[in-house]
Amino acid sequence: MTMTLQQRKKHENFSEWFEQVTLHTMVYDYRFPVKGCGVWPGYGFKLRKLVLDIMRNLLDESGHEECLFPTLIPKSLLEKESEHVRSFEGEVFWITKGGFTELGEKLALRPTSETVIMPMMKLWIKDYKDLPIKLYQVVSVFRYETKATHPMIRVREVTTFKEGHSAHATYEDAEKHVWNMVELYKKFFDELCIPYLISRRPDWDKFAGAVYSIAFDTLMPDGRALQVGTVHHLGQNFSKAFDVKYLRADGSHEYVWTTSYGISERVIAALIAIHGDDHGLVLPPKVAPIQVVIVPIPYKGKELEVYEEAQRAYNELKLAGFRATMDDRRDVTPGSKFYEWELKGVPIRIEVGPRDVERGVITLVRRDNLAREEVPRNELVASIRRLAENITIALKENAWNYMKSRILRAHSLEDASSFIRTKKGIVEMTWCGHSECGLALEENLEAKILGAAMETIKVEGKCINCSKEAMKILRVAKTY
Ligand code: 5CA
Ligand code: ZN
Repeated sequence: MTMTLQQRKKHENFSEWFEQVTLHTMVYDYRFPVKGCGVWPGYGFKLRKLVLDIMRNLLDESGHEECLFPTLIPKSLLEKESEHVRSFEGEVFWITKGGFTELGEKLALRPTSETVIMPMMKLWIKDYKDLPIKLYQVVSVFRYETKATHPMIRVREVTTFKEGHSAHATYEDAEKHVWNMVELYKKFFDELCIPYLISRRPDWDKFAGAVYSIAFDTLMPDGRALQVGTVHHLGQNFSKAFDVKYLRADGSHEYVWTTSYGISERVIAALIAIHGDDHGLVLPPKVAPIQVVIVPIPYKGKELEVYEEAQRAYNELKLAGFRATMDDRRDVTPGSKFYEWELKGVPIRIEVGPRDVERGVITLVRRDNLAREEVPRNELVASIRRLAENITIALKENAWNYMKSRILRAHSLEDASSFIRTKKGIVEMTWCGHSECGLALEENLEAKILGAAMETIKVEGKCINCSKEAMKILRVAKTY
């Protein structure tokens, strides 16, 4: 496939930029003829795997077990929890036939898996010694999304759905777990250098069947907020609906308390959108499928020295555990190679020329700011390690600064309204905490409430809508 990419400016036309860059780098191909279904070609699949590896490590370390549950949900199970089914009803894909046979009971393609996991928990949980249970799976879920679909961001087959589920003996244990998972997600997003806001979703917009929902939102380059993760306290809503009880030490029976928490390929969309630039992808070293590319720059008569030195550098990096690639194609110019690897977001490029070989140095070029530096040849591995660390720090700092620069603390509805209308970003304002005021604000500002800030932010002043004493910092933005 040719790597030519028409110049697309990330900040001028973000959707166009995103589709073009992901397509031309073979990260994601959204041309499959079913709406809301995308393809992960090899390079994208590797990136996706490296991102998921971080998540899997975090979950495994925190006592979770990875599991795999069926995709098909009988209608009767999906309908057991009334709130849940009411909210998902309009988004379910149904299977009504198997071959020529009309099914006795319709089967849903899972839109998420509470109603699949609860019947199994009922079989697995006997007494308090079986608790807590912490498990997760990474699967496809299917949602007949009626809002505008977008590659990776709002798809109908969500292919990278990591859903965690837990069951506990008490409300407090479940709550503690919710906060542990919030902390775990913070670590996950920090590793990806993705900035986030943590908000408690308003009651009218929490996950269907939850007692409350905590959401992670980030800001996309077009000024819209993107929910990249959620953690829900489900109380006993599902355990009562599915009759999942445990025997307590005192001989009495009690329904278990459950939680669930999920992320999807939206995280990868955010990673690409936030760090990328007009030259293409910019990937944090931790998840870059290729961390270092070596480009020999041979001159007539000096070819052998250059290729040999490049090969030695490659071997050293491989031995040190880096994902390195040697680009010694003879029929492609160094300039074209630079362009291609920049597009692909490779964090570090090594150039080896005859003068470098003579002088015992090696040239490093970092992708994030395209700065070059010369390092002593015998300090190659240490230099790459240091540079990778510096790139990570810079990506994280820049991303956080950018997001912060596009959060407005509004003191009047007019300010809030104009900021949102001109797609500048997220507005924070003081709020009394009442639903009526929240709903009025959503309507007034023609935007969505992300929720109340969970970070410790001092609340002072009056509700921006009703002028009563403010209790919370409310966040509002245009969203995906
Ligand atoms: N069962 C719970 C926890 S796993 C659940 O389904 N929560 S959710 O509905 O909030 O989904 C979890 C996350 O998946 C969301 O925060 C969002 O980041 C992502 N997500 C949801 N729908 C889509 C979609 N259509 N396309 C891409 N990502 C999605
Ligand atoms: Zn109010």
